[in-house]
Amino acid sequence: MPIFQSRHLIAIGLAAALAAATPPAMAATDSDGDGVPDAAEALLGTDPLNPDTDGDGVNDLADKDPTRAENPIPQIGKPNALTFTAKLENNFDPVTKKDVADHIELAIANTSGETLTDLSMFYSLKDDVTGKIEAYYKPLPGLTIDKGATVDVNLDDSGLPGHIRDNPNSIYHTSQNAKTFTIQVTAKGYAPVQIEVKKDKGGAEKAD
Ligand SMILES: [Ca+2]
Ligand SMILES: [Ca+2]
Ligand SMILES: [Ca+2]
Repeated sequence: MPIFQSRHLIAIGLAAALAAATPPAMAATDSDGDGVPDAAEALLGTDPLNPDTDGDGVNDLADKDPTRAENPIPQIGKPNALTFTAKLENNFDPVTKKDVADHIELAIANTSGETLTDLSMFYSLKDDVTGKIEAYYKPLPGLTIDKGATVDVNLDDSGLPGHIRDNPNSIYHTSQNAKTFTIQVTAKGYAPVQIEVKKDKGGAEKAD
């Protein structure tokens, strides 16, 4: 082999090795600073804009199961604080009177006889086909429900008041299979209230 050609091939080999060692800019982006690049968050099923996707206090990089939190809500307390219902699909915006993308939406009614504060929710969802389970703890900071009042809590990424960020890489959004949700809501000093809700198969972001 002529010397020139040999050097050229070595140069090509070096360039290829350098390219492999230098990831593209996007792969290195870590928007939430949890040590997991955005591209890897999508593969892991975690939230690229939340360093602790499941809310269990362990960040996504260190968390052995970053989309499956243990339930931290004490299962004791005074009864009869609240009732609630959950809607998971075919959501509707009462202000614009238009359909909006499917998301988790709760209507929480205060039946306690006093103002409720320090509310939080814990929910798990199970893919009815694959059996995969995710579970999330979501404090509801700033939420106060007056005696006898009902408030809506929406889990989405709109950033509006009363809206809590949801994991865009959750199986709620990425799997078309039917799912079963178990949802608990509690207020400070009260026992949690739990419901189970089914979501029909179909895309979370399409009419179904
Ligand atoms: Ca990250
Ligand atoms: Ca993250
Ligand atoms: Ca976590």
